[in-house]
Amino acid sequence: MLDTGCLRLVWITEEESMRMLRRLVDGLLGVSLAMWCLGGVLSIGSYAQEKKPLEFDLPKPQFIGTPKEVPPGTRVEPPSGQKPPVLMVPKDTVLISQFKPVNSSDEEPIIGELDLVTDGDKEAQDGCYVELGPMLQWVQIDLEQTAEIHAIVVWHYHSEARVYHDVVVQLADDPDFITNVRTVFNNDHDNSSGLGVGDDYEYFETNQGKVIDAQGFKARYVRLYSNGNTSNEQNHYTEVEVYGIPVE
Ligand SMILES: [Ca+2]
Ligand SMILES: [Ca+2]
Repeated sequence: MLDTGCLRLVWITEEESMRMLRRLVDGLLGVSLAMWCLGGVLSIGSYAQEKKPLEFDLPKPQFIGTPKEVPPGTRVEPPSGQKPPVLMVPKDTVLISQFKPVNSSDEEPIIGELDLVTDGDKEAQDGCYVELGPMLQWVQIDLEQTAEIHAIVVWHYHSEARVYHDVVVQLADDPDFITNVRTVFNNDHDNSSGLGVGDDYEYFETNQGKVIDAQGFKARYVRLYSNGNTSNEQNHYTEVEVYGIPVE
């Protein structure tokens, strides 16, 4: 090395230059290998997390839009003017509730039978819904095996844009809802039904149903509460769909 004061010159031998080149190539190879491994890890991760939009058939609409006026005494979500966001679920998610047994706090419904809740018919006509008595009532679906539950879609009664009160949806490991009860939706903001205060908004019934994110909780039983509606004191169910992945 020659230091000329203003210019620093470095002589290297051919052997040293080859060594430096080899180190450079080794370094690049190392980086490439690391990137390749990282890519592999990321792609394995994204496979595990691979998701799809929740898709389901809609019944025929009975009216267009929802009322501009919020019914007195309700806490309906302010209209956003947008379509509700699509819920993303794991790609293996399927409908797991169809034709599964249903029981209820009202074992003798006023109109219809409890099996209408999971029979796959979501149309609004008479004969397609079950009517339960007044006050707080529930229906409960036994999935007949534990499943990772990702979505619940409920149609109470969509012939008109009514609002059901105190809609609470819970999951549990046992039919008596004692073990491992988890609440995935609750719009009883004043706890009038005694199941706890809920932050979710009330909503107008439409043919779109109400999509509830069940967050992948594992459970066998799904219970849905309501406490009358803005048109009458009764409780109705046209269809409930539970989407998830059965656990082996
Ligand atoms: Ca039905
Ligand atoms: Ca309430």
